Amino acid sequence: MAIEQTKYDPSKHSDVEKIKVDSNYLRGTITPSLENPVTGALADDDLMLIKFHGSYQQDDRDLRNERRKQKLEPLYSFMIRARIPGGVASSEQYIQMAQLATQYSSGSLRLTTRQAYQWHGVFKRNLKKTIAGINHSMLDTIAACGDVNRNVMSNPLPETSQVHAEIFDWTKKISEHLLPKTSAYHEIWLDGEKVASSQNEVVEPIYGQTYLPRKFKIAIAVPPYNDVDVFANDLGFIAIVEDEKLIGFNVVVGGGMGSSHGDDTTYPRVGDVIGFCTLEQVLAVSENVVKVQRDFGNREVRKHARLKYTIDTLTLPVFQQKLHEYQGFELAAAKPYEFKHNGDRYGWFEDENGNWHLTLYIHSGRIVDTDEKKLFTGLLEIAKIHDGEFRISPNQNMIISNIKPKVKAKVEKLIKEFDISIGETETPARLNSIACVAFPTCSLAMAEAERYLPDFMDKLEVLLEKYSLSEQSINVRMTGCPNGCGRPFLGEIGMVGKAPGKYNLYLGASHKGHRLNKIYRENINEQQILEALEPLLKDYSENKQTEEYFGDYVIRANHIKAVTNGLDFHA
Ligand code: SRM
Ligand code: SF4
Repeated sequence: MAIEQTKYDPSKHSDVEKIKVDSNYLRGTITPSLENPVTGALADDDLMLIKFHGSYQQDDRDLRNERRKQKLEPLYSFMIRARIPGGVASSEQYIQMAQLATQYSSGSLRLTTRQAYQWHGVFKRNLKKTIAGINHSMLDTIAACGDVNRNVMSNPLPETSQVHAEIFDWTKKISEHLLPKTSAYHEIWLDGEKVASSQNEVVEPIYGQTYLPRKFKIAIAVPPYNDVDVFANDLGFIAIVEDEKLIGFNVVVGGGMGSSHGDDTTYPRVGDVIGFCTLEQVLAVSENVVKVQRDFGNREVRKHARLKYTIDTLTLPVFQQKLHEYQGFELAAAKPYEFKHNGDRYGWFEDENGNWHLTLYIHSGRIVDTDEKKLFTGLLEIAKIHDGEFRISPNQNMIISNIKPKVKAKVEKLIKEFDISIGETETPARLNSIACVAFPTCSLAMAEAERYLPDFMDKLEVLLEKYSLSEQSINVRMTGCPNGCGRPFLGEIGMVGKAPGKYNLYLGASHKGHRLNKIYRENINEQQILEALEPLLKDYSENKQTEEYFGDYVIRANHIKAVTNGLDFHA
């Protein structure tokens, strides 16, 4: 069901819009809020503003009831997210980030589904020190969250350093181009000089005073790999390479995953390919898609404010017309491209320069030491002897990149010593699984994800083995709620939390990331999920065609209808 055309009258703008206007370009009262010793929390309006600076206030949900009983305020702490375009950091930067995790957070680093690092459990008194520490390592947290363009993603491309360098360059350029320009970040976190802006000065030439109606996400994909899930982004670029030269990008608009249970006016949507732009046009296209969204996005109802709804409200042809007007040129016709899959490729790769790249499997992106495995320590030891890079994959894994041949044996030794997975012993289904953070830190979680996925996979693997599917690559994506942080609506098996221990089960997405799945069973527990999957896996094993993926099979066998358009997701 399409949402109705609305006028977005400023007098009807949501409270968040007013907070932005009143914030003096994202300053609000963050500084006095940080200095208030009476509470571990920030003032209400600052909770919204702090997101633009790369942080969320959270509380430990495992302890919430106990603290309530004891009449204590919730155990507030902060999640901090660094903006790392393309997920690339040097070894030195990695070491500094790990040190900050030990010093100020819960001692783990979290690799996100958008190639960023997160620290959880940072107390208010340590927030400024941690953000300043991140800046000290020449990284930052500006616009990692908030109603602006977020971390720009791109393929880590372990086997082709030259193409990676070129794509990475564009990733950084787009990210820089769309950064907020207010000096609030430097003033608040880095004790930068207060800049008095005159009334006529344009502080935010792209965003203006109210920034965007909602978050905005960009990814660059290099076919045949769609590991960035380009169609899940507000704006996507698909690299077009001719005669081994990058000539430009196909432009994709209007992707997104978020939805709310029981509200059919919200839905996930895969982006539409609307044309081709040359390299010279990339920044103009990025800026103007953002500007059209800035001016036409819904500022009254936040749950209808993403670009996907702007496009469905305006209609795609009208959106394209506006984009052409804004940017002053028309896009050329889209060029042919083909994706093979949206997963990661594990293990060792030698690039054209003779350097090595090693993709590790990191369960749900959590880098932590446990009694069984010292992953946090092991990666730190590798960083100490490796002078290349650490690249985060869009599927929450880590790639140790540009390992010099003379260091390779030492890295191999550490990998064995710390029992770090390079994807040799896990099933393809486990290697293609994603879980979002969910409990205990995410305030929106309705069910477990990261902490439950390994148990669920153990049980699913029993079924896969029973039906000789252990070697079959199937994407499994689990999230604690329908916001879709693990891109569950692009999972061949998607599980979306409804209540503790209960999930909606979705089936029928494509293995290449270009088709959404659809609800198959609602609000069911583990046993019911496995019971629902078993006959389908049996059927698949017995009747699948050569190289036919599970997501395609369930559609061909009429177990579920294909969703070709976000508006059909609930139909
Ligand atoms: Fe997300 C909100 C975690 C990727 C859609 N997301 C949140 C918050 C901040 C909860 C909150 O608002 O209080 C979560 C913090 C949990 C925690 O404790 O860390 C959270 N999102 C994450 C991460 C860490 C999940 C992960 O396991 O890696 C990912 C961080 C990415 C990054 O580095 O920027 C993350 N979130 C995504 C993705 C995937 C993507 O972008 O490719 C999506 C779906 C794509 C999309 O945006 O449509 C996603 N997150 C959301 C939404 C729904 C937005 C919507 O349009 O409705 C919310 C809720 C919101 O914004 O109100 C949300
Ligand atoms: Fe939290 Fe929901 Fe995102 Fe999972 S999908 S991290 S539960 S907001």
